[in-house]
Amino acid sequence: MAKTVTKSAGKSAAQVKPKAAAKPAAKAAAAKPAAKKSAPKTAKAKPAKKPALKLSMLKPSVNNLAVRVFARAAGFDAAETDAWGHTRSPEYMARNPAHLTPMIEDKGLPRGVLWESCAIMQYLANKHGLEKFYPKAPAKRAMVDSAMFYLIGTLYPYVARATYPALGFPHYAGEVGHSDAHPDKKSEAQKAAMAAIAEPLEVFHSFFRDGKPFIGGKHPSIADIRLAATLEFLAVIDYALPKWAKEYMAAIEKKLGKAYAEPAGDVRGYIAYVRSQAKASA
Ligand SMILES: N[C@@H](CCC(=O)N[C@@H](CS)C(=O)NCC(=O)O)C(=O)O
Repeated sequence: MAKTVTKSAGKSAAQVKPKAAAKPAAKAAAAKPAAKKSAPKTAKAKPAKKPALKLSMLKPSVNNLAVRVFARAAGFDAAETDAWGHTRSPEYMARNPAHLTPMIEDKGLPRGVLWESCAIMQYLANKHGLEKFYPKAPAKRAMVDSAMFYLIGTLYPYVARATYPALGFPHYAGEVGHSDAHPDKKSEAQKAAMAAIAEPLEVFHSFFRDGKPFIGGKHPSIADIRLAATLEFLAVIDYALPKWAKEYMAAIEKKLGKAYAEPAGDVRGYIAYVRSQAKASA
């Protein structure tokens, strides 16, 4: 798993010392080792340099969790900056007027930064040839893209409406939860969103997985990482996940190991915290 350093919120992402881009670990690992007889006995194999990544993130967020898991699983040398309380600062907004995390900084990008979790994973996989996570063949790639767009456009808004009130996250403007509507109306909207989750969730299972362990086949793709991360939030409302979904999440965690478990611990820790707070005030 890649080494990941998390910097405190005090230091802006712009201040993090950049590291030279290098061959991705995933690619390097796939490279054939030199033939035994041509290698001098004393020569030691040079460890493959991991590609550097500068990531601004928020620990309790599943949008961020997806990129944090991917960065670890794909072997990046990621420098994470905790952007808690900084996303609307003039410095952050000057680079990212959408004030969103996750955000990566990369000199190769026209504006130097990129946000949107799926776009970040697509870009990094493209740039470093990480086909294991994002297949190159157009038809296979289209399925991964379709699953991610479907998640962002359909499933995630329901998950957000259903869980954000319990997570204590601000609601998007225009949502009933953001308005001064009667609490009963807000609760109705939350319940309706919770009920709406089942249908798109089943689509991931029956259509996108289609009998395979993962949307990506035998190995989790970036769409699988995005989906498993999203489902983490449902624990805060005791959502009864179907059996397949529980097994699917466990399989992703098993396959990716610490790369998944370590950043997922931040989201799970936050959920445990808000739940203990809710219990204490009940
Ligand atoms: N669709 C986006 C959502 C990103 C998003 O909503 N980020 C939130 C955290 S979950 C954020 O950074 N909010 C900070 C702010 O708006 O100031 C993605 O997948 O990256």
